[in-house]
Amino acid sequence: MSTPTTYRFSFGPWNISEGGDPFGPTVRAEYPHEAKYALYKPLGFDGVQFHDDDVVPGMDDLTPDQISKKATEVKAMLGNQGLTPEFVAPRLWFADATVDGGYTSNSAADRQYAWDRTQKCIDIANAVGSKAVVLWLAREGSYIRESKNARVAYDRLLETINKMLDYDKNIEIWIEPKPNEPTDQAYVPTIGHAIALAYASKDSKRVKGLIETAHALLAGLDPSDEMAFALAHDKLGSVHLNDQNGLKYDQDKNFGAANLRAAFNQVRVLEENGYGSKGEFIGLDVKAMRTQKGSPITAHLANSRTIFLHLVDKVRSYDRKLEQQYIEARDYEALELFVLNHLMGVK
Ligand code: XUL
Ligand code: MN
Repeated sequence: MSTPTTYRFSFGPWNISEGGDPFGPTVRAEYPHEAKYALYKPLGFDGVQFHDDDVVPGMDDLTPDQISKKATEVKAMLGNQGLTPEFVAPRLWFADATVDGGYTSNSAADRQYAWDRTQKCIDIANAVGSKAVVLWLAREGSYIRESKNARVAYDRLLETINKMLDYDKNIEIWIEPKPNEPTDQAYVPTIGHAIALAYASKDSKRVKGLIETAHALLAGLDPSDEMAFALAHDKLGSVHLNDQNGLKYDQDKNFGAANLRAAFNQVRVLEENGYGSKGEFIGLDVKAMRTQKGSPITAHLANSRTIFLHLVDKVRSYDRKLEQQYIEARDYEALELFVLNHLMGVK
């Protein structure tokens, strides 16, 4: 038997938030962004996920030299804490220039902004020591179907990916699919779309996916099957484990909080395929409840990590022989009861 994987965990500084939502203001004191790095190791996390302006705040108004200086400072801060920058993602949904999307905007000037920002993001990834850039294609999509030509949009996305691969010969691109929110219909809604773009690109080995549990559920899909598809193509760059209570807004609940069995199956597919053995992180993208008091709030991160580790135990102690017997007998009723009993600790 091969040695079981020892998992490394990551989260992004945005996961320690002040609790503001579209219906109400912040409810917790702001915790200084850079003080967050000291929280990682004690919580059992080794990796930091970044947006480009998490590394370099206000980057749109800075010169290339200023950007590089700031990113180098952050690299040193991470080094001091023994942390790895997992990825950097261009935040292409905040600026005035991205109201209609970035790479697929109907405005040529806005598309140019998106490309300039993407180059800066890759520069920041290099300066901070990250090997990957994540594309969550937030506003690439439409609010009304007739406002954009989807065929042209997909051409523009592929063109951008190819330009990124040319701009940097080493960086990996991990596409994080999501079917909606903030747009009504997003382009690249599933991992299948992301992987098709990867294969169509000029260096398909460097284009992969990042699967978020909640995003797969919002697309009406089983997250563990989405992960299996990416793993079968050796294209699971990372994961954003969390949970989602049905087809609602993107909830980013704690891992396993809405559907423990689905969480078990995600851990199972990762374990069975040796995910993590090449240094891949167990990334979390979880939001603290707005009712939670204090600053900084970290229980949601610690709890999601603990649930993941308990589920690793559940996967490792799952009786595969018995499972096989039920499969061979095609007694799926017995198999289901066996799985549920195993999760509930019923002997
Ligand atoms: C949005 C989302 C993002 C990405 C990174 O739903 O998940 O936080 O993970 O840009
Ligand atoms: Mn995410």
